[in-house]
Amino acid sequence: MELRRIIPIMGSLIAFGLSSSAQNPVIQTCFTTDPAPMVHNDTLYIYTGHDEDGADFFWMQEWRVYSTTDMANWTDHGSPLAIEDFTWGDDRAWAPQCVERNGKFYFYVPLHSKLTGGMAIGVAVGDSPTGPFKDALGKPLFDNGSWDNIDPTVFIDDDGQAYIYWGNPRIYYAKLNPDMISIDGEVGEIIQTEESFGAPDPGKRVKDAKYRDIYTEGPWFYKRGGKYYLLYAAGGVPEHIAYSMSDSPTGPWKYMGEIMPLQDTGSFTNHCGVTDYKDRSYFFYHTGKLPRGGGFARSVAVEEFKYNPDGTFPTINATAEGVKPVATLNPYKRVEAETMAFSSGVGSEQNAKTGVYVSDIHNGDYIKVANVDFSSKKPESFGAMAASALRGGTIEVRMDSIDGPVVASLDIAGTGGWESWMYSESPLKAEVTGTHDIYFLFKGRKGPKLFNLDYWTFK
Ligand code: FUB
Repeated sequence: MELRRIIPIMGSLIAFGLSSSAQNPVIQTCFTTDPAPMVHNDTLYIYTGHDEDGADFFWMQEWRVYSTTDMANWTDHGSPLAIEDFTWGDDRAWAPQCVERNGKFYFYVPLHSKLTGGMAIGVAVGDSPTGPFKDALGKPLFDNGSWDNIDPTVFIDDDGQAYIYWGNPRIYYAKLNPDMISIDGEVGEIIQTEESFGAPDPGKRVKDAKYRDIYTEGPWFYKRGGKYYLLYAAGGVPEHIAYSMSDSPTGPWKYMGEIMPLQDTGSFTNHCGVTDYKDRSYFFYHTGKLPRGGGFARSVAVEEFKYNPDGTFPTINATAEGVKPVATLNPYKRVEAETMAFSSGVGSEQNAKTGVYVSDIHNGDYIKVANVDFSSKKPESFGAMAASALRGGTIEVRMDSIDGPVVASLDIAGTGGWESWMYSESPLKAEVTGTHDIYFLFKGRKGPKLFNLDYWTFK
């Protein structure tokens, strides 16, 4: 059985200045990087890289997917694509982007090529935003042996023409054919100038010269209001986020300034993705702000912003608070345990049968689920699907804070295995109506793992 295990990384959150009222970083169960948002059918997905725990370089093995419908609770869809899914790749699962066309989902990634020894661009395809994805070509989409080939970004214009941009420190672009898995014509290079990107082309820069900016990597290409935007990590390292705009998809570009200036993000790289969702605009980026986070242990964060009336960007700063919920969560359906606004201590695992579930639950760990709408119905019971090879433990359901009133206490028994699932239910101790943040506080024997949690519901 396929098993990909994510080691929990949270120690004392408070010691790192994180609290359960903060929304950033948005994922706490593992390190996540290089966010690429995509909206499909009322759901916002983010495609991310994954920094390994304890890494001393970008030794990244897989890409991950998360989704939200309320901007507060994020569902972990695990890793539907990894280096081993590309026979020709062997290292560096770096910054991805997924786009939809005609019901197919095209997942563009950079990775190290065994064929040429450089970085190459690959494309995988799937029938759903969460995969499974398969290498669409069995070979790279673009591979010329250069280390420049990283960070692909793809946009399909109103006339149906798709474009791909990528590159560090040079910017390359090409048209994609309607099949999305082949390049139409030649790959071009954007020759950088001070007017277009803040500095001359890498080969033409004068040592120690002070430029307005320097394109570095991580382009994010899209169109809004008839204008084309190229956002990118800039300034060498440490990186900030800057952007250029154009009236055409292939330039000429005009340097527009910084969006997220250099600041204490705890990470010397930054990498952005932008999308509108439910009539709001969101700027995704990464920081090193989880416990044990840093330059090789990054985490995705998000800020809401409003475009200026002329379509330019305001300055966006990194916050711990993040964004406000834009919808509520229905507790009367099956809610995946890996849907959460915040967690402490827990991790996630996935297998072919159960999908993703919450693991590494120890005494004192907890999960927060935000903006849960109980309406005027008064639920009578709380139930959960759990598995434990040991003696299980207890889920205390608390309202509004980790110290809030306990409205249910569900005992989880030993089930004979970490994937031997059993549903149990417990009556509610108090009347619950209205909208609340709820906390699942896990209790049991100090030391060992208590149980795994697949889903929960109120009835
Ligand atoms: O995550 C690995 C690399 O770091 C990305 O490809 C770059 O954009 C930078 O974020």
